Amino acid sequence: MLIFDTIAAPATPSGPGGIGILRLSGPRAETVLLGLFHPTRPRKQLRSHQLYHGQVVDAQGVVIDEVLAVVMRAPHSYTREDVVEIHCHGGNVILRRILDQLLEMGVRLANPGEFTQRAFLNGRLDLSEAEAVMDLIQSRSEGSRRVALEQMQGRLSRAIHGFQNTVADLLALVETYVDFPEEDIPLPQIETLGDQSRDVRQQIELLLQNFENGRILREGLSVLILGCPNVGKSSLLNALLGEARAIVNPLPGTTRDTIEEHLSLGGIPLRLVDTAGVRETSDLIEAEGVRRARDKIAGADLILFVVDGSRGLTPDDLFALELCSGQRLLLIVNKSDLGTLPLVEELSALPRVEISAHTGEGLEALRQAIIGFFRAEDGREGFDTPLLSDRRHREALVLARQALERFESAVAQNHSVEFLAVELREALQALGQITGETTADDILERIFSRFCIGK
Ligand SMILES: Nc1nc2c(ncn2[C@@H]2O[C@H](COP(=O)(O)OP(=O)(O)OP(=O)(O)O)[C@@H](O)[C@H]2O)c(=O)[nH]1
Ligand SMILES: [Mg+2]
Repeated sequence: MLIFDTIAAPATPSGPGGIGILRLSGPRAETVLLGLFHPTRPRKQLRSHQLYHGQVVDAQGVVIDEVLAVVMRAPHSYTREDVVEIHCHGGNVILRRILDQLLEMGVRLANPGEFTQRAFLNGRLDLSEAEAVMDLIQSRSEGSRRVALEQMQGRLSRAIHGFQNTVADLLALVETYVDFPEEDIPLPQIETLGDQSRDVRQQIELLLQNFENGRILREGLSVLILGCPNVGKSSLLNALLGEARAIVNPLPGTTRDTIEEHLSLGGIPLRLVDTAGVRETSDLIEAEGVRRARDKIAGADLILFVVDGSRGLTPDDLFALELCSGQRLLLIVNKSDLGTLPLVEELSALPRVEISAHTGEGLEALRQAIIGFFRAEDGREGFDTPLLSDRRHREALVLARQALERFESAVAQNHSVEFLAVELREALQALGQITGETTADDILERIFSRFCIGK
């Protein structure tokens, strides 16, 4: 086990609350606790994993707060080091005072994610599991919570470890022949090498196929509300959110900037973006809004293309539609309460929902259509594969797949065993980036710095 210094940080958010928790980890954690914590019933030793009532006092012995404290001795703790938690009252001043006291006793303030980083370095979590901790904390919907929890509990890691084991076995076999070049690999065995690699590669393929859904659950489905001015885009945003978030006005050109809000639909996280109505304009601010709207088009998973059904199509609508070519569109025919004119041919091929942002008519059908859009891609039901959700993991798997492909064709072409070994090592290197064995230090730094303090 690695030896570190002792760190401390608040584990609860700042601001008033029922309880505030300070957490310590490291070899001096317990000694430091005993230096400022006076249990209500004095005792020589604290038992591990037991909560004790008492008082925290400052250097002069003056009571700072009444608290509960617990020691979790290594290795049965989050970091696998000695961990201490002090549960005080959740006020900023109290937490600050106790933390200052800890720092005075030679404890260092933890960096963001440092507790989890230690759990990783001490082998309690692998990298993908550690990353999932933060995803879990940040999850905004039932779906993202589920994916993060699965990953934190090692579902993805187990799959990757399985791949690593097979590839490592292949490599060991191939290396035998690198070491003893006079022995040719018997032909049947060569063929099974390729088969085993193909088997792993197909499982990797399955993971990659499900990436889009995993990504959407993790990052949210990016839904852009687009159309020309005054068709009711902001009204639609407000109706979906159930609150008057964006300004709605009969004057065209009301929305100037993009407005982004989060929403959970049937467990699927949505990033909903209202935009300025797209049209040619001489107003500089409005033109900037239009530019921002257009910039968002390429990155959207789904565009809700809004038209005013009561007015019929205008050249402006068609101009806006043109900008969305190649994107996934759902046509929203709004203002159904005012009646709907028949639509022109250009639009008849698009999936469509008629709504009234005013009366709420059709909104439920719209919600279902958005959920359906996600589900249509969700081929996961009945699959045993874990869900891949992180771009970094996907990149690593793509590299592993490519290396295995090269390995298989090298096997087929009877390349030298040295050559085969190189490809297998590359595959292992790529897989190890997911679990953290081969991840570069700067990437590790970056991953943990995204964490919050105290986790
Ligand atoms: N009758 C009726 N009026 C609507 C409906 N939806 C929006 N409106 C009206 O249409 C006008 C424009 O609505 P907004 O939501 O501001 O339209 P927008 O597309 O965001 O407009 P810009 O921001 O200017 O591009 C307002 O007067 C709304 O009250 C609807 O379903 N029915
Ligand atoms: Mg608007």
